[in-house]
Amino acid sequence: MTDTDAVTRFEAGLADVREAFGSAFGEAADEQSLRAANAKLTGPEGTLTKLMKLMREVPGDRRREFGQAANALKEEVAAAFDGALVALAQAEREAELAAPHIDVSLPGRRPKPGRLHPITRVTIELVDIFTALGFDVAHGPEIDLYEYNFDKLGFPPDHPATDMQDSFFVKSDGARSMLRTHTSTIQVREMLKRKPPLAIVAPGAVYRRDDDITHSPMFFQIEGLLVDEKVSFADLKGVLTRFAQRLFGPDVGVRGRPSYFPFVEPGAEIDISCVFCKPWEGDAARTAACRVCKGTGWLEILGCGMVHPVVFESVGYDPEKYTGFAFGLGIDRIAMLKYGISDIRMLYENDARFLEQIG
Ligand code: FA5
Repeated sequence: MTDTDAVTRFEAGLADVREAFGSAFGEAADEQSLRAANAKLTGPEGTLTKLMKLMREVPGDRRREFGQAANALKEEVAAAFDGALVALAQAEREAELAAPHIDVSLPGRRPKPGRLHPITRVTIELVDIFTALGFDVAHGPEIDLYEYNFDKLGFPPDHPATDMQDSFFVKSDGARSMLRTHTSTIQVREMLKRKPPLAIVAPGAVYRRDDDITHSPMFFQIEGLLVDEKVSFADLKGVLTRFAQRLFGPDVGVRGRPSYFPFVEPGAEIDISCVFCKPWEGDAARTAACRVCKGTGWLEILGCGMVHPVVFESVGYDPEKYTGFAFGLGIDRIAMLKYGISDIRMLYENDARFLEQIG
């Protein structure tokens, strides 16, 4: 091959590339074909690469001129390729934005069926047990009078006993109002409304200035009240034993310990046998190691007692004629025992991962 041939071929080659690259890049419909078009020019077997190799055959005095022309064209091609890449990406994004906003290739999201919160479920179960025993269901307001929360239940005015239930007060013009600290307000309201005999259970939210792993500032209680002639402590124990065994099973034992609440006399706290280490199965070592009952075999679940004559007087019942019992238990605590929950706050965090694990 002569030097003149090389010059002619070089010039023709440059002209071809110069003419072709713009439309080759412009016609590429996607990144893959754009890269293929670029490879035809600048790849190891590309036209431009071959031209560079041809440089060796170009006469010495023309090499510099041709070299500069070829390099300039190479830069032009590279810039055009980068520009085409950007334009393609932009067009793709614009098409995406203009397209309907549904990607049928994504896996579907199954709607999760809702279910009742553990506290609601336990409340329903408790109410069912007591209504089966003949109790009516009563409700009362969560903001109530100080008088119903404390005075009418025999708490002396501003007596230190009210400290047992550290309270939230509500600004009001006349009578002192507060967020009820227990459901015992509902006993007062029902007795003011109705004459004996009566048997009610009253579930609902209550509020105290408490906050730790077993105490929440808002929690749930269920109150029980039965008033008639000749009601005795034995009736109270009978009802609570039946209740505990329906809730936790027939083997569960019940015991009372003397305790003080201003509105009952005598008053007691009721314990049930620990439903975690099950002492009735006779494994003393398991009970000794039980962290829930701390080795005692018993769990405290509620406060109760015989209604104090002072309470009957405050609602206009004749304490000579009527006797009655009352009890109040924490629904959250029952839910924690039933489902093995160690931190009460988990009940209020609305974390679906936790709630899904229950039942
Ligand atoms: C009372 O509230 C009495 N009204 C119960 C009562 C009714 C006694 C009728 C006698 C006759 P006490 O303050 O102990 O009692 O609360 C009752 C239950 O509520 C406790 O056993 C506990 O289970 C639950 N409880 C109390 N404070 C909290 C709290 N901050 N968070 C969750 N549960 C609580």
